[in-house]
Amino acid sequence: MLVTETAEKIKNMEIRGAGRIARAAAEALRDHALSLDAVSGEAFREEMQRAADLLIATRPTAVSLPNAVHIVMAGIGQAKTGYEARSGVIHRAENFISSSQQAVGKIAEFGARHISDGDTILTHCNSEAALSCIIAAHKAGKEIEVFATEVRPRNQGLITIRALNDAGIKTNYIVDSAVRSFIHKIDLVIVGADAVTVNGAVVNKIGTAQVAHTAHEARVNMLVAAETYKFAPRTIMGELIQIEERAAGEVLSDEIARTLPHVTVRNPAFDVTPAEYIDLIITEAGVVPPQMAYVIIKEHLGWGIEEFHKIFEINNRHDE
Ligand code: RI2
Repeated sequence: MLVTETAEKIKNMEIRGAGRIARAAAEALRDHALSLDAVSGEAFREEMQRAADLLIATRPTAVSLPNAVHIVMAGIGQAKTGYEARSGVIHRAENFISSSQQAVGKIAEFGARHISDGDTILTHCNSEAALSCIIAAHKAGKEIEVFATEVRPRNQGLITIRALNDAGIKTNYIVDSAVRSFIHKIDLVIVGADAVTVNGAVVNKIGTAQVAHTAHEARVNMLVAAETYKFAPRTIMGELIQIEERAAGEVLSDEIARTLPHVTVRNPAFDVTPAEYIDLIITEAGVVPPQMAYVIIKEHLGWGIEEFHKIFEINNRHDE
């Protein structure tokens, strides 16, 4: 797929979910590198950088996107020729895509161990990583039941209930505001993440913080399923995660909005759940408390401070 096409699909959420966005960006960079056949090293670098910037600018919150782009672009590294840089990018993109898929498999395996026979689980939004844990527990023969929220305004809950239904898992579909009414039936909350900050806060679909607060009050464990590339190195440098605010039309039709001149629709797509409301984060590198986010960024992403600087530069370029 062309870079512009992938960028458009990520922007309009035809391709969505932090992991899928990251893989789609890696694929787009790989295909772009393949299409730049006979260019010089410098021209290749410039062309790839333009593509990387375009992809990163599509959605600002999921750090899986700049992280994936950074991992793939590092393939250009010290390459002296266009040919070397091109194979570096292609190799890294292929590697990222397969390791990302393997990571979800590991998370499923680790997460399923935290689900007991007879558990009722609540999930919010549509997370490949969170659903993989639930489906793995079901496949392991555990009798489980799920409550899935609707997820206004984009209704990603529909994708979730379809996946659960297809897996043959007993599922209850509820509106977002019904979480507190059913929390007494829930043994465990599992959600995904778009970003995990150095202080263990989790940025995820709007409403997650309310779910976490409700779970905390009811003493229900809150688990987050997140690949290590969803941890945000730039937060070590004090940068905050930007919360995407999407078009008002997703919440209220233009037709109705026109009749309400004094009303402003606000539509943030994500919110921040503080570390104290999260019990564990399930990563492919192990199940860790949120307080270990720094270790994951430092040791498992394996990036030194120079790398953080490079990422910081890329992100700043896209903010300008
Ligand atoms: P996986 C999604 O964002 C949701 O917030 C979901 O929880 C998160 O990405 C992680 O999803 P959006 O693209 O990577 O729906 O686990 O805005 O699939």
